Amino acid sequence: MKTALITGITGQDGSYLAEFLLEKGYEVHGIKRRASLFNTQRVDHIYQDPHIDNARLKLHYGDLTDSSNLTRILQEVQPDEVYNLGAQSHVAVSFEAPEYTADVDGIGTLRLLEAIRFLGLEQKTRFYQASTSELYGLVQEIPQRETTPFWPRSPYAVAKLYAYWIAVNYREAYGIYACNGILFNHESPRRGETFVTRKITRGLANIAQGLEPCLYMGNIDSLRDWGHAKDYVRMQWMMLQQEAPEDFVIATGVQYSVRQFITWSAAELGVELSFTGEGVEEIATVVSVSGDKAPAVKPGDVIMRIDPRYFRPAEVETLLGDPTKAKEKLGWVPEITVQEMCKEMVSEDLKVARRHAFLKAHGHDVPVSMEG
Ligand code: NDP
Ligand code: GDR
Repeated sequence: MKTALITGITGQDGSYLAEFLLEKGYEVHGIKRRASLFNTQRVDHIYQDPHIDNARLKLHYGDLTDSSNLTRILQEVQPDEVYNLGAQSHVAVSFEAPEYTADVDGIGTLRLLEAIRFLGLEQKTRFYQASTSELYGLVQEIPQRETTPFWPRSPYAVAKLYAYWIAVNYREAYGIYACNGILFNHESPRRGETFVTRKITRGLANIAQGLEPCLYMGNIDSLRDWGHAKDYVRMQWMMLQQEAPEDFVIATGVQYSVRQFITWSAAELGVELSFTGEGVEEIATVVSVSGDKAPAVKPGDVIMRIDPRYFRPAEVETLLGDPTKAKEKLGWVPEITVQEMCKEMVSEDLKVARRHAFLKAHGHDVPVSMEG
């Protein structure tokens, strides 16, 4: 039985990857952070009671800022594969907390690689680094591929640039099997609520059910190449099964605007929108409503406005990946389209919004927040 260690197991990708590896028969270890509230919601459904024999999912307290903790966990687990998915992963937040982001996302990667070396696991342990399309930032070539020069545009991307190169360096210097997956945006119903797709699907579902009046957005002209997290974690595993370590771009090869994603999400709720005005004055007004998913919305309602608070000090305006290498070398093709993903996300968020609307109608408080 192979053993894997996942940092960031409580996040979107970590949860899908853990499911995937358990299905493949792995023993899966994950690092979770100590928090004052439970933070394992995304993996609770695969939780296995550690008191039973042969439990194959084990969680360890830890943090990417703590070398001794990482070294101890690696020594205990002796993993065949390490997936470094843990990160302060929000680009806008990285402008607010640049030093912490550098520590976790950049130096955290070094800490793990050094622990592998310190423990003499160079020949045993394969290492996956969660690199990102944000490395391309101010894009130098369209579409972006493995050879496209990087130009990071945020403290997050700069930290990830360090992580990318330190993984390459430890591969070259010490022969560690280390791979960078340069993943373009990928989403799912488990996406954090403050990333743009989830903010939209959750926000519009809440508006449809009368829980919130309006969605406040940043730069809706931004173009992204969105895929589904389930497709992307499969590829993370595939990368570590090759004979020799290599870096791969993982993307769909198609891009859409944030505005388009809003339009699709509204349409899933039976709401047709019209966008008028320019820049910070742009609004989305309801043109028509059909079906029973949006009882709280009527034609003429303004349900999206721009709030400059969500603009970033430096923006990545456009990202479009070229996944040819992954297709040709690994036979990977994404199976879920962005439209199918949007439908799934709206459907899941609508279930929650309906439950909350029911509770509210019966006098209970419900948590709604669209910050992001
Ligand atoms: P999430 O934000 O959903 O998950 C991040 C995970 O990292 C969470 O488990 C979080 O723990 C954990 N974490 C945060 N800080 C620390 C820390 N100091 N020490 C240990 N763990 C920590 O991200 P995703 O699942 O979406 O992304 C996974 C990885 O892939 C990240 O590295 C991200 O930067 C990268 N990436 C993501 C892309 C995407 O589109 N999703 C695209 C390209 C790269 P907690 O739950 O406690 O907050
Ligand atoms: P991104 O994802 O920055 O690409 O990083 P995010 O969903 O946050 O933003 C995508 C684009 O949408 C624009 N935008 C808004 N974004 C947010 N969060 N909230 C808003 O209200 C809003 N309005 C417009 C953004 O400006 C941006 O252009 C994600 C993360 O998962 C990273 O960890 C990962 O590395 C990259 O994807 C690839």
